[in-house]
Amino acid sequence: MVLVISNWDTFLTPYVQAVEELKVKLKGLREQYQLSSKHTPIEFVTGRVKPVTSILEKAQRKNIPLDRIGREMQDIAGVRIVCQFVNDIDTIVELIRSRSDFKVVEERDYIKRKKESGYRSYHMVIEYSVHTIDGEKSVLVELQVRTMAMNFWATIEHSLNYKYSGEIPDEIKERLQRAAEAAFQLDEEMSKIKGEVRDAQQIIIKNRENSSN
Ligand code: 0O2
Repeated sequence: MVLVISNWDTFLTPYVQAVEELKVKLKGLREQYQLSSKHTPIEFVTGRVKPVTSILEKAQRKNIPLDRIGREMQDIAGVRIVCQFVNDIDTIVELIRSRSDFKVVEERDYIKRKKESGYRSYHMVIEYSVHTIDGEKSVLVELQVRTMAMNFWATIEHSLNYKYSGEIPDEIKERLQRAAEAAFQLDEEMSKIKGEVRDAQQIIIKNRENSSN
């Protein structure tokens, strides 16, 4: 099968649906945590389907024939779960592993082993089924689980990579390495005072509830 541009919308429809369904499910978890007295391990959830130009660029870079991108390109659909604290990531990873509505097929821990760029995040690739008018269709979705500090760094680095077409000047690369270290330190320090932060959050929630009664 050779995909031509006019087929892209049809090809991508199940990916769009998977991203939308997963966002609803994960936001639902966040709301359940908020209604309970437990700490909410999910700060926010975002999702996107890779633009066609990026799919084509990655397929070329990784030498993936277009008729195999559904099986070999794992991040056509991507959902990002952003947490406050590093150990919230473990909670999310366990939650995802325990679900029966999808199957985890691969995990990549760029937190234990950060990338050379300084990138840290926990990646899980899941196989997710959507119901289409032509029956059930299974697609791969990449879940990226990271803290706000990791997300801040990755967002900035991603924009710079875009600006410099992947050839970031050495001086800026060094600054990014230092920024990655600072983000790591920020996560460490916040983890040490998370009890205090959580107490503060509980007080804010209670005050809000009292003033709305
Ligand atoms: P976008 O805009 O998010 O779609 P590769 O593409 O070769 O780096 P691979 O092996 O297919 O990666 O999968 P991997 O390592 O899980 O990475 C895929 C995605 O993770 C990337 O997608 C980024 O979102 C994120 N990522 C990985 N490495 C880095 C990094 O060094 N810096 C930043 N900022 N993000 C990273 P895309 O397609 O690059 O981008």
